[in-house]
This record gives sequence, C-alpha cells and structure tokens, in this order.
Amino acid sequence: MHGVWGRVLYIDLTSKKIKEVGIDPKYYLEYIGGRGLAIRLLWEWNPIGVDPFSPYNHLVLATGPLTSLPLPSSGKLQVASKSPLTNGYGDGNIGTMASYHLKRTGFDAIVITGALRKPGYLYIENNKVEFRNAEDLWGIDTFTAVDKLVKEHGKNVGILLIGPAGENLVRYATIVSQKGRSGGRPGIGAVMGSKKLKAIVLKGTLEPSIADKESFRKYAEEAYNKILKSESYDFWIRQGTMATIVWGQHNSVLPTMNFREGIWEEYESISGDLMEKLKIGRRGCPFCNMMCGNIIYDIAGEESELDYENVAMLGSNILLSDLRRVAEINKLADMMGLDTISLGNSIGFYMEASERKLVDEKVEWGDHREVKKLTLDIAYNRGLGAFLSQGVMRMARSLGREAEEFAIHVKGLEVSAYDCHAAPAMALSYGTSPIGAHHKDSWIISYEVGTDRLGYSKEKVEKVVFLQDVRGGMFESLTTCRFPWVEVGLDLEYYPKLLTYVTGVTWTLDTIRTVGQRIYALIRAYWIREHGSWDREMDYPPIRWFKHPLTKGAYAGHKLDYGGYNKMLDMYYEMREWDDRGIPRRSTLEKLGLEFTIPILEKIVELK
Ligand code: PTT
Ligand code: SF4
Repeated sequence: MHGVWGRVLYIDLTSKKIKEVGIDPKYYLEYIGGRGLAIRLLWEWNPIGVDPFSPYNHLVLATGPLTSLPLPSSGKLQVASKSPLTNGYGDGNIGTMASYHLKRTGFDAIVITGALRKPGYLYIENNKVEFRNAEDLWGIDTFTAVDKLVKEHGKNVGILLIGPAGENLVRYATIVSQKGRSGGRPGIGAVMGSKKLKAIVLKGTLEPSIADKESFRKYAEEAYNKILKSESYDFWIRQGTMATIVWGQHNSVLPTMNFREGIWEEYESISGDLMEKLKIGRRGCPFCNMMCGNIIYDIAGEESELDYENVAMLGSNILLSDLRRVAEINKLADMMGLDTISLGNSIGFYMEASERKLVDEKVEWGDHREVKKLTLDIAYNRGLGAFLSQGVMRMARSLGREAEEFAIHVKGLEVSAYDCHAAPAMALSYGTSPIGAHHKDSWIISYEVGTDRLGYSKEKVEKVVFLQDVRGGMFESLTTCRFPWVEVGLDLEYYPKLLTYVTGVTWTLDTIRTVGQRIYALIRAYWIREHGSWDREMDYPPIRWFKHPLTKGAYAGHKLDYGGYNKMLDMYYEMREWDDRGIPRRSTLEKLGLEFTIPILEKIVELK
C-alpha cells in the first residue's frame, strides 16, 4: 500500500537496542494507521496486565497514511499507551512538526519499551537513533527545555517532550510540543516520565510515496480552497474553539462549579468575544489553513495559547474569572505538561470537597493565587498537590461515598468541558468513549442542542455511533485534524477519496466505518483484558448528572434519567453488536477479524 512505509521503529530503552519491525500489510487495510495501528500493536506487544509505569509498558507514536501530507490540517500525530489514569487504553492527538518528521523517517510509528537508568532523550534522524543524556533538562519546564533542544539541533526538527508533571508521574501528564500543543490526556506524558525519557527529537528527510500524485494534488488543493470559501471561515479565524464559551452558556452546558451547573453569571469574563479584543496572534499545526491557536498576553504579560476546553475547565468550572488569569494557569499547564481538562476537574473536585468540609486544607472557589500554587504543586507531586495529582477517581475513592457523588469522570478519565445534566446523548458519548470521558470521539452536543434536546432516542444513539466511527475511527487513524469537517463544513467525502489517491486502495466512507467498528471492538477487548472483568456500569456517566438537578438557567430542575440512559446504552450495544454487558459478541469479533482476542477474553468473561 502506498502512503505508508510498512514498518515501525522499535526502541528498547533498557538495552538501548533498536530494531526495524515489518508490519503485516493487512494491518493497514484493517486498521489504516494512527489509533488503529496503535491499539493493534499494544494488544500484541504489551504484556497482559502490565503496570502502566512498568518498563514493559509500550509507548506508541503513530502516523497514518494522510499524516503530514500536503492536504488540509494533516499535521497530527497519535500518542498511545496503557493509561496510568484509567488502567485501560489511552491515547491523544497532537498537532506538531514532529508528525511531519516522523512521517519522513521511513517508519509509520515509533514504539518505545524499557526504561532509561538516567534521564535521557532520543534523537532520531531517519533510521539513525541516538540515546542522549538529559540530566540537564530533567526538572525543567517544557518551554525552557524545548529552547535548549532547538539550540542543540536547530529549528528544522520536530520535538515531543514532557514537563515536570510527566517526570513526577502525575497521572494526567501529557506530551507537549511547540509551546502550546499538548496531547495524551490519559497520562501518556507520565508513561514517558516513567521511562526517564524527557524528549524525542525527530528529523525525517524521506518522502512517502503517493499512488496517484496528480489526482491527490488537485483534490487536496480543492479542499484547501473550499475551506477558505466556507461561510464560517471568518468567524472561525477570529475565535476558533473559544466561540464555544458563549455557545455553552446559551445552551446551559458550560461546566460550572465542578459541573454543578451549566451556566455562569460571569461567563463574559472568559468569552471568545473578550479573547478577540485581547488577541495578539494565531498559531497552528502543520499544513493547516484555518489555524486556531489564539494567543493573548496573560496576567503576567506572557503569551498564552487558548482553546475552549482549557478556558472552560480552568475558568467557569473553578469560578476563576478574568481571561488573563485563566490564560496564566493555561500556560503553566503547558509548561508543566499537565492536561488542562483533568487539572480543572481535579481542582474543581477539591474545591467542592473543601466546601463540604471533607478535607482539612481549604481551597476557595476562584482563588487565583491558590490555583497557581496548586498547579505547580501538582506538577511536582508535592504537598496538597500530591493528593490532586492522582486525579478525581482516586481522590474520591479515598474520601468516601459522598465524594464519589461529585467525582466527574468516566473510567477514571475526567470529563471534558460539556455539562450533561440536560444532554443525554452527550452523556452517552462520554460513557462510551474508548479512552474514558472525552469529547473527541463524539461531539454530539452540537447536534443535540438543536434537536429533541432531552430525548433518549434511537436517532441520537445512531448519531453517536456514526460520529464515533468517523471521528474516533477515521480521523484518529488517517491521522488528520477533524476541524475542517466539523468547523467549516468540508465534505466528509474528501477523506475516503484522498485516502484512495494516496494509498492506491479504493476506500469509501462505509469501508472506513467498518475499520472504526473494528478499532472500537478491539479497544473494548483491550479494556476487558486489562481490567480482568467488565460491567455495563463502566459505561455510565458521573453520578452527579443523575442525582443533582441543575438549579439555574433554562434547564433548571433537569437531570439525567437512569431508565432513559440505560435504554440508550442497550441500543448502543445492539448497534455495535455487543452484548448487554458491553462485551463484543463472539460473532462480532469473528466478523471483524478479531478472532485472536477470543481465547484471551474467554478466560475472563463468558462470550455470548
Ligand atoms: C485534547 C484536549 C483538548 S481538546 C484540549 S482543547 W480542544 C485541551 N488542550 C490542552 C492544551 O492545549 N494544553 C494542555 N496542557 N492540556 C490540554 N488538554 C486538553 O486536551 C488540539 C485541537 C483541539 S483543541 C481539538 S478539540 C481537536 N482535537 C482533535 C483530536 O482529538 N483528533 C483529531 N484528529 N483532530 C483534532 N483536532 C483538534 O485539535 P488530546 P493539539 Mg490535543 C495546548 O490532545 O489528548 O487528544 O486531548 O492536540 O495539537 O493541542 O490540538 O477545544
Ligand atoms: Fe491544528 Fe487548529 Fe488547524 Fe486543527 S484547525 S490542524 S487544531 S491549527
């Protein structure tokens, strides 16, 4: 198949040995690349039940056939591993020049196992790997460290690195790139830290082959032009994801006070409109003509790149008003390598625990100074920060039953920035997301607010499954940014066609959806394998949304209904051809070519 190299670079940090491993060509047809390749390799190469912080856990950096080719917003890279936050499959998506260089090393993915004895970093130039010392970089924030690495290697490289949070094994540490791109919410940065690996510097100079260059070039150019001509382009360029603050407020989904409410009286103090006034520039990922990284000066006069999730979770969710203060915490999170969503959740959870007097040390809602101090303490895993660095699920368990009722997570991953008291399908999206509560696989909320909002309908469930197949299956495996489709309406049909021109294999949206279903079933099998059991309760959203109704706004009095949610979950399982416990049926596994999972699953659960 064109567009891929057919091999991965396998690096063992313990023995400092590297090898090139050929990949069965059928994997590309069955899994495409990116997330698909990552879960296939983790199933095969990760020991069953491995501790996420053990040297035997594998870290996968994967590209797909469309990654960093000249087509819209293609500069994205998949990072995946067994998650220290959830103990299940975890991944994330980073827009970075590292995707450009990895694509040109001659490998589709880099797989890292083992651990270094002393802090180090990898310099990879095509198939040459150097193990470098990083003792002088250890303990340093990602912005300072990246400057040092650029000084050493020049600007023409791609760099992925961790901050103090990853080094100190904070369970929601991410991998950072380019001072403001970050990925791997479920603690993939901490996996890198457990391997004493501070950074990976990539330089690739080989051009991947494209089956039909001329058609590809023409069609990609057409797609770029369509984006520029889109009606929503101008507004997107002005506000990017930040427009969602006002939208969230108007639709009662803006996370407020640890997801207690869906509106906040002070939302204008963190809005996209305010951001526009403060904006000093834009940044973005490679090959993108709709760059959405909005830069403002924070309260300390430093540049900070804003996104909706970051601002909502570190703003309304903890009642921190003033966009420039929020921007300061956001920047600190990037420097420390902490996921902003889990950070905002963990701080919000603690503030509520402190309000209810379940903890001794008090932290008030919206206390900027305290939030700043806590962010650093979390990253360095010290003092009160050491408690928060475990994430919401573990904190709640240690505080007891009352705390579990306001612990906002699914499967251990903290919920991203959409309140679901009055959004059943979005709750289902979180409940069934393959990495724990994240919106990336199915952002059905935009559809849900414009339809039978409070209904538990089959139509909504069908839409969740469709979005998961397309977003979680297709975009995460191609691997490209989904925003051209989601935000400026680029026709979905561009993607199967571009994939066809690049690979020389004919793809349709339907054949890609089957890949999505396969990936979903395999990730589910992986979770069951690692947890050693399974129950449909794993797919429930946070208790709060069922128990405590909203008290403010147009949806005051509303909460989720258990019966309705269960009905939707049944429909969801039926559509995925899983049984009523959420376990893929034997016939489903066989149909999707996942027979190899059956002997292992059979030891854990009875397959129906
Ligand atoms: C993503 C999650 C998101 S989703 C946001 S804002 W968003 C937060 N960003 C963080 C950040 O920044 N710094 C930080 N320290 N922590 C952060 N945590 C949060 O992480 C991101 C964009 C965005 S902005 C989104 S929706 C889209 N996500 C895509 C995706 O998942 N897949 C895909 N094929 N295309 C996507 N395009 C968009 O990319 P995770 P990025 Mg991110 C600074 O990592 O783990 O996937 O979690 O990658 O390069 O920053 O681009 O309103
Ligand atoms: Fe990156 Fe934004 Fe462009 Fe997507 S739209 S590739 S997230 S800059």
